[in-house]
Amino acid sequence: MSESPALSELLKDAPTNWGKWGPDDEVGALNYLTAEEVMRGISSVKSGRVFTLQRMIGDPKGDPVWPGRTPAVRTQILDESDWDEGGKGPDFPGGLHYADDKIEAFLQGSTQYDALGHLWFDGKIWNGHSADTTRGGLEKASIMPIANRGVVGRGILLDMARWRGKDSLDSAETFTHEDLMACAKDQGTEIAKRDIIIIRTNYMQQFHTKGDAFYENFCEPGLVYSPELVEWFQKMEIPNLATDSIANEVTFDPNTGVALTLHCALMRNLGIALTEICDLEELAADCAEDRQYTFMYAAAPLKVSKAAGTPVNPLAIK
Ligand code: UVW
Repeated sequence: MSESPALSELLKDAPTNWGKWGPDDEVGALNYLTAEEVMRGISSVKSGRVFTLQRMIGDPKGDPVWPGRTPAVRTQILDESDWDEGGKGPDFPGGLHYADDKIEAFLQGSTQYDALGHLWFDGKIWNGHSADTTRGGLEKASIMPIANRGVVGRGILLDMARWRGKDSLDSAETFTHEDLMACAKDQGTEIAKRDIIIIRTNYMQQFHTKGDAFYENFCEPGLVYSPELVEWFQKMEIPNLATDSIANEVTFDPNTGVALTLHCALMRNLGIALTEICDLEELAADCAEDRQYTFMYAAAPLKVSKAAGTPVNPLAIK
């Protein structure tokens, strides 16, 4: 493959939503989730069954993370042993004992929301703010405005793995917005304007089966950039894209070699919120059974000052 183009060249004619919601906006396409959209999400609830979409932090089988990050480490600080002879447990009146623990974790090392200022090219983050605003912590477009706002709307599951007749998509396998529409149709539904799109690849199954080899020639499957795909996301006013992969798109674009093009085209440029590393297995099995692929989606990423992203346990309510 010849040398990869710069993102500024590749996306020079790509649409942006910069300025659309004012110069100070920090939540981007989540603005599409008006009260009306919240009600549309609520009206898609049929039985009241709740699915939690977070992967467990500290899974004994391991936590998949973007290369260069490390899984969370949970440390026990206090337990009953601290009240054994010579232990360090505090001596409270009444004899109270308690367990305490802490984690050291990448804020994006599990199911998580990206802040809109999480990544950039050409020295500019979402809404045209200078990348200098990220020094020492995000002054603009951190996770805080998204965490303060919360995310509620109608979600639609697109089970790409089942649609392709596979347990899990393969490394570097791609699909397009046309595939998403075809998958929706075969599931007996249709992607509506302002839907929160949730895509299942079940690629993390390979994290468990391949062991260390999972990170060799790392290239996740996922959506692949094209100008038409970006136009479609823009025209459909998609507020939020969630997947069960680590980075929501094919890692290296097979046509250009560029890494994470859609993070730039969809998140940095259009302000679409990204939710990553979801666990969609129970939800997908249920949807395959009852054929109800739309539901209320609700998520509240953790509030961490200046953070580039934070953990979340999204809910799908059918
Ligand atoms: C990177 O940070 C590079 O990716 P992600 O958005 O998947 O965390």
